[in-house]
Amino acid sequence: MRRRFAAILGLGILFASASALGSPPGLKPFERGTWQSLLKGHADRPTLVHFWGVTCGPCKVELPLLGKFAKDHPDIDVVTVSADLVPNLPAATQSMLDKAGLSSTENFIFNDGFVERLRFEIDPAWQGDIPRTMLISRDGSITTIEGSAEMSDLEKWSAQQLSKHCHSICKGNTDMKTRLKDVLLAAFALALCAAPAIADDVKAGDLVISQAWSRATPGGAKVAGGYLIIENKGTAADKLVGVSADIAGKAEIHEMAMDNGVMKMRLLDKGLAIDPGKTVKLAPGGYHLMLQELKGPFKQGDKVPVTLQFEKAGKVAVSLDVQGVGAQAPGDAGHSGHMDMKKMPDHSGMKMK
Ligand SMILES: [Cu+2]
Repeated sequence: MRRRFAAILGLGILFASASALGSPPGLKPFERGTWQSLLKGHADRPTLVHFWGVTCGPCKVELPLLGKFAKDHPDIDVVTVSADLVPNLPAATQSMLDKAGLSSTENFIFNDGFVERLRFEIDPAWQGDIPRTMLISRDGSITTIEGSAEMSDLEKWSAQQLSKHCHSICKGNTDMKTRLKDVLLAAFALALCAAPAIADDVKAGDLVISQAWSRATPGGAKVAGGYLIIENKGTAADKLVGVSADIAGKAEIHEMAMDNGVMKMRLLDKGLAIDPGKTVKLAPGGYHLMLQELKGPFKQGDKVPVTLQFEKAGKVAVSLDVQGVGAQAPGDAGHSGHMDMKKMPDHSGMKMK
């Protein structure tokens, strides 16, 4: 607590002296908790957060364009985060920011021995690819752009932010605005608190499959994870060897695991063993079904039929109960944090490396 206070005080002094001297605030360390304070610090302001790194080729091209965008759009808060996975290089980072005309924006650099932790705080589905741009609207909704952003898309988004702002502010009807916000929040909370459906157990031979679920796919995402629990009540081993779904052009069994200090996703091409007497859980951050080339969006409350293929138990039909975008578990409607749920990033970044 004292450390945080000192940090805030330090930042305050830094800002005060920076604005007094007209010099850039410099690179700030992006640490555990920074993401939440960043969201709070920019609440009610349209904010563009750009993740990049000095070792990333496309970033070199994009950074100066972003510098121009920041200059042209004083109404948008532009924040950069140097997010290289290898040890970050402050001097090189600052020099590139300066050259790109981004000296005076709010600039961070990853500062944690375990950068995955930082990534996970920002978006559990982010594999660490840069560049990555997150557009945060006034209402806290986030649009994620994987890879280099098209400047025309940024312009479009920024124009939307302005017109929305004008719609509620220019009429001078702030009461109405507040009331509407309350109504929307209440509706949102209600939607979250509605008892979420949990899939019935499915029995196939010695296997019991339960709690099959997925997440709503935001913003035209073409991939979704599938999660479930498989219990082997028998005395012989079985193996999950395949998965298919009408809604997905392609479906695979994946594993997320640490590899040399980096969280990676890999295809389990030999299948996933379900040993006798054991329970295997497919859950975010570990084993999962990967549904790709989706033909339509997953909406909260949907039931998505998928077919599991086991070596011994054969084909087993289950349906994934679609939870909210930010759910971490089936029935996890985010009761602990309605506001946070709104700010959960989308998962369009879920893709195979
Ligand atoms: Cu995957």
